[in-house]
Amino acid sequence: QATATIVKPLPDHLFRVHGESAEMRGEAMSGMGYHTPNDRFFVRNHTSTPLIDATTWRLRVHGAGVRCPREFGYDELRAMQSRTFDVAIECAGNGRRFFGTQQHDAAPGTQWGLGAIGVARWRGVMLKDLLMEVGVRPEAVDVLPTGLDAPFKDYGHVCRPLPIGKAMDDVLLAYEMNGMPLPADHGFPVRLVVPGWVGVASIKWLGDVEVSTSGVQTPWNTVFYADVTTNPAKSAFELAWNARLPVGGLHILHGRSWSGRGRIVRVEVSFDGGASWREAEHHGRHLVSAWLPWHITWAPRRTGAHVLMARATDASGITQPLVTPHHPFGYHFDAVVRHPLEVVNG
Ligand code: MTE
Ligand code: MO
Repeated sequence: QATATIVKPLPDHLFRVHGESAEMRGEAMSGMGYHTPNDRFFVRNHTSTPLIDATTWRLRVHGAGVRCPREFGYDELRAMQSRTFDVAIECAGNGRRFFGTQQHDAAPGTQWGLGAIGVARWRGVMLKDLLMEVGVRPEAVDVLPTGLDAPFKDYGHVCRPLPIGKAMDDVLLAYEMNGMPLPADHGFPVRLVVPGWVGVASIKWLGDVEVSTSGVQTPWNTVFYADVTTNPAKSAFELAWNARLPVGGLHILHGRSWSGRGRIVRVEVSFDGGASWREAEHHGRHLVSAWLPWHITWAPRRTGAHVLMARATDASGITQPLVTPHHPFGYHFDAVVRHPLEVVNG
């Protein structure tokens, strides 16, 4: 089986590369529409992208929690009833860089800015429909999906148990991303899409689904990502880091906010370091498990360095704080990000 670190091109104006992974730049969000195009979507690989032949690929569904274990081929899955959802995938470590650059308590791991998030239109088969096909026993507790990519260090293949309740709820086995077959880097031929949950739950290059009748422990839920399920709220401006804007004019600044805990209900922006906040206007779609695009007008009156701040409140009632409690693995950063900007003479 041939492998490449990441197959798709990673042009410097769209991506910031971090070892085997790559994030979308803030300015790449600008003007892209509601969905993240496949060629801008961030890639998080623990090892590298495997190139899988769909004609010989099989998905094995088995385990003590299943009545009739069996394998499914690619064409069989594509012949089953399909569903389509607009859903975000976000890495649990998105924003990790700001623990160090804003809070002076740097966390180890991929130093993501805010670009380890994307929203796509995913089409595929509901995991619950697949599990109904094989017959789930009432004693089923956990569902363990495993990827076909190379093992990560001594920790084995990437896999992460889902409780049966989530597996039988809104999880999709996706084979299309924005109307195209899944790109190799995003899990061809089939990946999971787990709405609202940390990205690692959305296993790519799915090869095996085991339904167990007792709780499953793997490094992917005990060592890494141990205490994380849903992602908290974040907000980003659709602007380059250190963007330059001319003084004098009236600018319309765009941004997006999102949360794995539910819909965004309010977005506020501060131009004075958090002393005062103005509410941003929402536009476009307003979906749960995706993001909310917004804009606000601003007329900068002086040249020089400025800091933009945006904070969202989600359906849980929680507003993004100014500081995130330190996390040893750098997960769950949700503090307001201080976005530097230079106002210049037009
Ligand atoms: N699935 C497999 N098989 N291998 C991986 O390395 N990375 C996970 C998840 N699924 C991963 C995986 C992590 S940590 C994230 S954040 C998402 O995939 C990223 O999905 P993307 O690369 O399509 O953006
Ligand atoms: Mo991730």
